[in-house]
Amino acid sequence: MKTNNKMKMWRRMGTMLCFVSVLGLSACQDDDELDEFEVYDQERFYTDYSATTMFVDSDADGDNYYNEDEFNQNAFNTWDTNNDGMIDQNEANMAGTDFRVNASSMDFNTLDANADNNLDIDEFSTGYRTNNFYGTSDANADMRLSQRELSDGIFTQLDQDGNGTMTETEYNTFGTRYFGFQQ
Ligand SMILES: [Ca+2]
Ligand SMILES: [Ca+2]
Ligand SMILES: [Ca+2]
Ligand SMILES: [Ca+2]
Repeated sequence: MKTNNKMKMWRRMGTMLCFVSVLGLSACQDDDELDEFEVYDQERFYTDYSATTMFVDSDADGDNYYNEDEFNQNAFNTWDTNNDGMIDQNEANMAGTDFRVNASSMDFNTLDANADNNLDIDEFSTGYRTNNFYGTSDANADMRLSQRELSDGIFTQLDQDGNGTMTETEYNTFGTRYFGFQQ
């Protein structure tokens, strides 16, 4: 009788432990999935970036790759955060810092050839191309950029400390400011 009760008790405890561990396990799995998704790395950036139309928008010849002119147009559109078709000094200062552009290459007054206090695509490209982001983004060196190469290149520019990830704050700030990512 006593033994029987003990066995029942142990069995019940075993069931409880199992239940707890199942809960614990499922909670752990959820956490893992959550953590994985909340790593703000270039994989995540590519997922979010390729969900926008930004690549297609500047692919003027529709061949699914960027030549350097299309690349510069894409950067221009990205920097033009108020979408008025020009880059003003505030936009240039902010994006120049965020995208870690060589400051001397983007000296606003030097680039603003017609002195209208805005950079058009030609004025912008003159400075921007000297940073050779096009060349450094072309990972397979075939002289054209796929959307993946572009996305990885942009991420590398924005990754301020170069450790391969952004903080959540950085990611959300840049995502909202330049790419219209939904939070
Ligand atoms: Ca193209
Ligand atoms: Ca603008
Ligand atoms: Ca100008
Ligand atoms: Ca390439």
